[in-house]
Amino acid sequence: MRATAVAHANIALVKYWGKRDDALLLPEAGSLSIALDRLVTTTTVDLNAEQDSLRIDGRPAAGEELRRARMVLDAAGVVLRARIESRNDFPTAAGLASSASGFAALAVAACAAAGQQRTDRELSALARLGSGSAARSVPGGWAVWEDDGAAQVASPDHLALRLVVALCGSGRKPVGSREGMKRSRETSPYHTVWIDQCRRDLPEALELLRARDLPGLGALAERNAMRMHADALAADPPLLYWAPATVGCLDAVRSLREQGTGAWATIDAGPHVVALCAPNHAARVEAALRSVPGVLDVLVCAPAGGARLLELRGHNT
Ligand code: 2P0
Repeated sequence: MRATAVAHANIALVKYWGKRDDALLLPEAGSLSIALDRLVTTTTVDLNAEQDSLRIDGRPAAGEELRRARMVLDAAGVVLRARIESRNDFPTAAGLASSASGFAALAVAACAAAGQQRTDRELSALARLGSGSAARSVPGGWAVWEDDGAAQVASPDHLALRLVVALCGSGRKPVGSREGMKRSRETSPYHTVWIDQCRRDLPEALELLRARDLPGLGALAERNAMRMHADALAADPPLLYWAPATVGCLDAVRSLREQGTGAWATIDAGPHVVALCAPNHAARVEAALRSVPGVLDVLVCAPAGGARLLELRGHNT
């Protein structure tokens, strides 16, 4: 059987930065994210293959990426060899995180191709084995991940929101998230304080989300991101993910606020800045970020739903 699934990338407002189990990819603290409508991965799994293979955007991927994909298939009990084709439908291919959407789409497509009926929670736990943040892209919307799998805690339309993504660099980051979070946990003197902070931030963020308090939630997300980067900067050797344009965007977001436009910034383990704002402020925030020197492109996203199956068919149908 062959199946195709799609999933959206997500951005965390309370970040996952530290594992309590490196092999099982279990987080030290819970995280909260929202899925992004314009960052989509489409993955086809064909179980009529001689050997496992993986292509991402047409490029053959072996090594680590294929090994992780096989781990997800093995955990799902899919013993047949798989031909996997994955396409990132990102308007610019400038190093936006695709592992979350990629492994979420893979888990959904692989289980469907194998004829399995699984709950979202099970699919989320399977996606997690490829990449921790992928657990949150399976349920989509506002998703919380604390244990094996993530769950949606509010629908995409719960809060009127735009996520303005400023691309502040291209190419692969020098130290990936997996290595970066391990190094932070092992060497940063701030790490336990950071994790304690996340344990306080998550319930507070959920309360602000329930109350649809965008200024409160935005401010919490910005503080949480700064503290994650403080933890990373305090690692040995230090982890500096920012580019000059990253700092420019942080300045631009702050000055928007000073002029009365509600916008708050968050940054993952890379140079890009994601600004949260109300839909009626999105054009203003987009223009401000576009004018920052070094910003390559800006993408305005809305909240999106979870991973879903697009097509399922047998070989002779
Ligand atoms: C997050 N990030 O919560 C955090 C914030 C990056 C910074 O989840 O080792 O690629 O595969 O579980 O999921 C990126 O980490 O790492 C990430 P692994 P993953 O979105």
